[in-house]
Amino acid sequence: MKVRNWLSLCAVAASLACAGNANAGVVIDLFTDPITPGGQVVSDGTVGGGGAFSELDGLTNVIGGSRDLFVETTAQQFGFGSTVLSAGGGFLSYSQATGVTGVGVVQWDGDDNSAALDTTGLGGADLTDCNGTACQRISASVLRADFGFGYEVLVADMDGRISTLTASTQFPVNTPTHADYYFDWFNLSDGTYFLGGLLFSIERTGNLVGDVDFTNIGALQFTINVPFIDTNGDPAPIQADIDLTLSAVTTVPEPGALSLVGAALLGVAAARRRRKTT
Ligand SMILES: [Ca+2]
Ligand SMILES: [Ca+2]
Ligand SMILES: [Ca+2]
Repeated sequence: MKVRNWLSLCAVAASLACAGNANAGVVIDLFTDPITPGGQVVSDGTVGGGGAFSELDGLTNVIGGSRDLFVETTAQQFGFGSTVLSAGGGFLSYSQATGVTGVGVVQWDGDDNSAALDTTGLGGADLTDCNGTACQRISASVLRADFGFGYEVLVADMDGRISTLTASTQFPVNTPTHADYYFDWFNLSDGTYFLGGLLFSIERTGNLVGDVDFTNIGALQFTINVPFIDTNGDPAPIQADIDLTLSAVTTVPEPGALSLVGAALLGVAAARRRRKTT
């Protein structure tokens, strides 16, 4: 209970952090293509036999103009039910039916027409260009998320450097909030960290020499429902019955002064709470 209360404060901090961001950054995906909610959808209702894949090309508010969706159902407690991932109308939605466990993957890797990741498919996108201000993080607008399931954010640059951040939804999100992933985090040594209110781990693969070049990105991938480290530091498996809705993924500059004040105030509140409960 302690941990959950404290993490709900982090959720408030995250939403305040987004309040100061007037500068538009680089659009990764606004999920406004296609116009219809759920206009691009993949669904897998069988365990085994592979998953379901869809790629749409020629999209406007999507980095590289292409979006890949993939889902696979990995277990069904009651012998039926599907894993569904859809995009369109301004939303990305992922859901597993009751008792169903699965995995969902969104790839921004250009027109490769494959569920495999083409790590050079974007051809060198610059994620740092925020109209003259340097963008420093990826920001996802989260409309809704369940407790405790793991996800991965993978970035690959054109020189073969790959970094994967693994985190989990540690609190239910019932009102729109933002999740931020600083570019710097992807260049930390392999390990587990607690920064910016987020518990996450980093794993570097591919070319290990030098930092991931966010001015020269080859592919981005978001994987929903992976094993993760929970708030007690214990390994947790993939989860059943989960739901997630995002409304936009962009890059943004540093938080404004207002949001820093908000974060500092919340830091004090969190410290007070910690003292009270010890
Ligand atoms: Ca299947
Ligand atoms: Ca693709
Ligand atoms: Ca692909």
